[in-house]
Amino acid sequence: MKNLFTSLSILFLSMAGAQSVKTNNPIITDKYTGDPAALVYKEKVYLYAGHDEAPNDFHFYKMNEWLVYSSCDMKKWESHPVPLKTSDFKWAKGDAWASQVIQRNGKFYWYVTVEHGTIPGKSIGVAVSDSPLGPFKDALGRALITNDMTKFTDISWDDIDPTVYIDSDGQAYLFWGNTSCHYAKLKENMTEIDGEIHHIELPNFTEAPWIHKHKNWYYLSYAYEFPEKIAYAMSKSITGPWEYKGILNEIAGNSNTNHQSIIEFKGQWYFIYHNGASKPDGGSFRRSVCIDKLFYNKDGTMKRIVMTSEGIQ
Ligand code: FUB
Repeated sequence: MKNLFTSLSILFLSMAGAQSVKTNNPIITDKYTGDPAALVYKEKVYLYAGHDEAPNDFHFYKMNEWLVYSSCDMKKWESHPVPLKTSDFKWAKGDAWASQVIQRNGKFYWYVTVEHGTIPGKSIGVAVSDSPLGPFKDALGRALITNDMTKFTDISWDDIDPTVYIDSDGQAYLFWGNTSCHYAKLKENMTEIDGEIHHIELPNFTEAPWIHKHKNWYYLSYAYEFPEKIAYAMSKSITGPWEYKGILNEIAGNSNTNHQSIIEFKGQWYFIYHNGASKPDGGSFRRSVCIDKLFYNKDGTMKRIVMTSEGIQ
């Protein structure tokens, strides 16, 4: 009897201990959010995401606006007024799909996926602002990329998921794609393509390319297969050749997409992604942004991400 009492006490104590660990993932809980893209600027992280507005009985994306949150420590996130909507692009007809913001010469450029109003298919637009929090306005009054500009696949949704990287020599590159991964140079003004559009061959490329650099390696991570894992390739040059390195993250709980953003902030690398784990109604079209730490091996390859409920403590 005494032994049973002792075992029960230990069980209760360990349960109490387990409950005291704070669950920081998902980090955004005021709204459903997907397709995170983070920007580090002046000691803060700005997190941009699409607003998943689908009701529980709706089995596709319903997305009309993008959201922005900011943090000084990756743990506490402040929400801000809605900075950009699909209706801000007069030539578009909806679908606030994946996007990324980048800073150049004091201006913030937001590359977004939207459904084009007159050219069939998805397209990429650019909005601009003087502040990372907006307000953002359409920089061009037309799309930067439309479906008829790329011929590597016949599908109408291959021109999605833009990611932009400015190399150390100042040359900016736009990568994007679904099924086929595309890239092109951007002119200094960040609103015009410079030269031809290229295709990159990557194993089981689905979508969501993201470029980052660590030491002297470039990394091209992307959504792999469907339901999506995240895989990556490495190169010594942003224009390739890219060498496939394997899976970085497994399928994210309760979501068929995973969509990563990788940043370094105050000396720590972070893997930002979405899953469908928000209770009670999370799922593939009601996603939530999460963050876990990312680590490198000595040879520059990345260690497999460990997705946690605890997140950043
Ligand atoms: O959010 C809509 C689409 O789902 C994105 O553009 C893809 O990356 C996937 O996450």
